[in-house]
Amino acid sequence: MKKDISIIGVPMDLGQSRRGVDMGPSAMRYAGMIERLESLGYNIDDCGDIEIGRPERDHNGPKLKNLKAVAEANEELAKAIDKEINKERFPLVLGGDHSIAIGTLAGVTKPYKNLGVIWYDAHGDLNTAETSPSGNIHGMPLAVSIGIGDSALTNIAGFGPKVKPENIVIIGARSLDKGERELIKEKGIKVYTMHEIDRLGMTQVMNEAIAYLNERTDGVHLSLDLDGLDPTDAPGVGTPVNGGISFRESHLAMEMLAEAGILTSAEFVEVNPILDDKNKTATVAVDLAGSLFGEKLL
Ligand code: NNH
Ligand code: MN
Ligand code: MN
Ligand code: MN
Repeated sequence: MKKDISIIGVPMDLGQSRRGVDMGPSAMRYAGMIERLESLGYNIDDCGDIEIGRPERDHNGPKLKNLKAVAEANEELAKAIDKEINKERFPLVLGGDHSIAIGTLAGVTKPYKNLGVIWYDAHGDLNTAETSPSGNIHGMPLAVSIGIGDSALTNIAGFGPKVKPENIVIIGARSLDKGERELIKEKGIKVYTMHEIDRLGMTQVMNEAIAYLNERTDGVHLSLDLDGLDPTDAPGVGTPVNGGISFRESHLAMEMLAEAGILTSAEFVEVNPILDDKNKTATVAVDLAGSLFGEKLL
């Protein structure tokens, strides 16, 4: 993995309906993200936060809430990522709700034309305005990235689709909407639900996922939604779902990714300090980042 990391905060909460997730970047910085990665020998450049416009009024109705402000922030994020990649630095994005993955992937796929994506999440994030139960854009970024959705989102950075469906691996799914299930089948997206994690164990899941992405992609992005973890380990999220991945399993998954050395970018999203228990979830994110960047006991 590259020795230079650029941290980009995205204090976005407009992609969903529970305020507070905009404080996620501060919470992860406060929990020691930068110091932790520096202690592992990385050169860290904290680029600060992307500016998020407040929606004057949401004219888009209930189907794609705050579309304009979400699209604008993601255009900015894509540019910021592009800039850091051109400096040969590893982009580490701190969210913010998961709608920011739209901008991250737009930035990352400029150089990586065959990018692989690990989507670590309780949810599929494969909704469209038509299939979404909520109208929240944070439930749509993966669909957008394979080119399905409003063109203000699918065409961010001026091109699309960003990612091939067969280059995606979803890990930890346990809450999929009907339209998402249909899209997964139609597009042949690889999914390890909690059932497979229980059955196979995290070791086999990660070995398979890494081998699968290794043979078909030119880089891999980790999009880690903290709600992929069980709410007992990561309570500070807006849409918790019981029966999730444990902290230990997640720690192992990150270590296996570090060993494989396949990652070219990463993001930690959906940390909501207002719903958290003494910054526990942000601290978990920092611990997982430590493992992801190669921390070892001995
Ligand atoms: N699937 C639901 C929706 O689209 C919930 C999405 N919530 C998330 N996704 N946190 O990761 O509204
Ligand atoms: Mn998500
Ligand atoms: Mn989720
Ligand atoms: Mn360990």
